[in-house]
Amino acid sequence: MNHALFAADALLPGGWTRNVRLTWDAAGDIAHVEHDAKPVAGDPVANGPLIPGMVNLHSHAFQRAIAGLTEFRGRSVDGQQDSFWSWRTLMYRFALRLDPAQMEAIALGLYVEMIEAGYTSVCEFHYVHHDADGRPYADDATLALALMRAAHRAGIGLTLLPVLYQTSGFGGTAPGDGQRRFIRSTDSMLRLLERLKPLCDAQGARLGLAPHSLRAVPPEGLRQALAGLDAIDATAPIHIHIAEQTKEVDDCIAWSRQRPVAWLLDHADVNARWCLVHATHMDTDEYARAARSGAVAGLCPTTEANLGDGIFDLPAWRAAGGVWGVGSDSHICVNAAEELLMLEYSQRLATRQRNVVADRGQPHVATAMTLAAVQGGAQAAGRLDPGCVAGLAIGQRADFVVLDAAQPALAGLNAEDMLSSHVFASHRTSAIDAVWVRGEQRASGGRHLLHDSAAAGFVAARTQLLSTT
Ligand code: NGQ
Ligand code: ZN
Repeated sequence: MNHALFAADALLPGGWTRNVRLTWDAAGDIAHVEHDAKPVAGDPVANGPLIPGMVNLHSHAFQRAIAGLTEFRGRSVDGQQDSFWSWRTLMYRFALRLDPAQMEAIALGLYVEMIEAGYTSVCEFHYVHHDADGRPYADDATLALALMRAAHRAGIGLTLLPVLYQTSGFGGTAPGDGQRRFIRSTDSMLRLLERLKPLCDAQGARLGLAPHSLRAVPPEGLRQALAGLDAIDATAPIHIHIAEQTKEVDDCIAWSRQRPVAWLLDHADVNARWCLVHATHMDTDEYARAARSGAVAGLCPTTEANLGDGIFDLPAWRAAGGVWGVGSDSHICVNAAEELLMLEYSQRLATRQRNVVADRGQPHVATAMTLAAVQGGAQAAGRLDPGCVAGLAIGQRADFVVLDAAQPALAGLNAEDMLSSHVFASHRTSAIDAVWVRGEQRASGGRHLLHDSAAAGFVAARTQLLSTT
């Protein structure tokens, strides 16, 4: 196997660089990044600009199978207008029917789509643990293993985040019947993590923990779970949904007299291991404090738009030095470039300005956003050290995407305008030519090697699920 690639233009952590020759070792880690190089005989030559692979920092894989199936006005599931909460009722019904084979087929189809759409790693926020009756499977890790197999088969980098889910609301409200597949004691979660740790290590995956939300994990469960996690791996990533909906903020204030992000900052040692997923509704003080904690803001722009969450104040976050990345969450859209597009557009609509997420050092907004989201995504994935996924540099994984310089939206432009056109002016997936993960080429001509079989398996699983209502 040839462990090299030559690109006339590559987006390195410091910016666009001409005539780059990348080489990587047998483990898939970048060994050299030569600038002003020439291709060596036999080197593959990229068909367009080379950009780092994106980390998808928030995924509930099974939800891909209901994407598009909740886009109609329901008969007031929650007695009011359609909302996040009425969507959740529909989503739960679907989650209750899923079996392990379907979970694996849906996740494989999804992870193949992700690679074709520019993601080379995913953080899987995994909360459907038990069988349809809410009983643990004979092997308690059954559904986690299904997700790990899907990631392995697709060849996507994985951070597995088993989810702790214990209550249905603040103040210890008992879980609802629709949540029976998610519920675990803190002890059983720690046993699951202990079982999964060596398996993740063997697969090159990272294991972390996700307290689902402050609604779903009472203070004592949170404290014990975090202490138990530290005993297993004191550097493991920690993700939590927080302040996504104004109802959650109101309920948290009613319970504790504090807003959720303020409560969390006061009651947990929030630091750079943390990813605050959504964090949509913060006050000025919370923006500043949460940014200073070093936690990543896990933004999921297309899902947040789809669910009517609200708009994150990215200028406030960046002004406070906050780190951020993107995730596709409910998978209403599976496309790294499109998350960046939606994020920048939501900021333009809110601020009535243009090129909001650019900065002085990086005036091209698509370039600035790509570099920031790769860095923040790598941190959220718990994969910032050498051998990890923070961009095209020595010691990082050889995870990268080649854009198609012949695509009409890109053809004839310089590299940074090609990336801008990929994000803002193309059909986005169509401008991706090839994708490598860990030094292995997984997609060429825009297609993953498993494209057809993974799509067929996904459709079959969804059809089966929809017929078992
Ligand atoms: C989830 N999704 O865990 O899938 C949630 C819905 C909840 C988003 N927050 C469930 N977007 O929040 O209780
Ligand atoms: Zn989520």
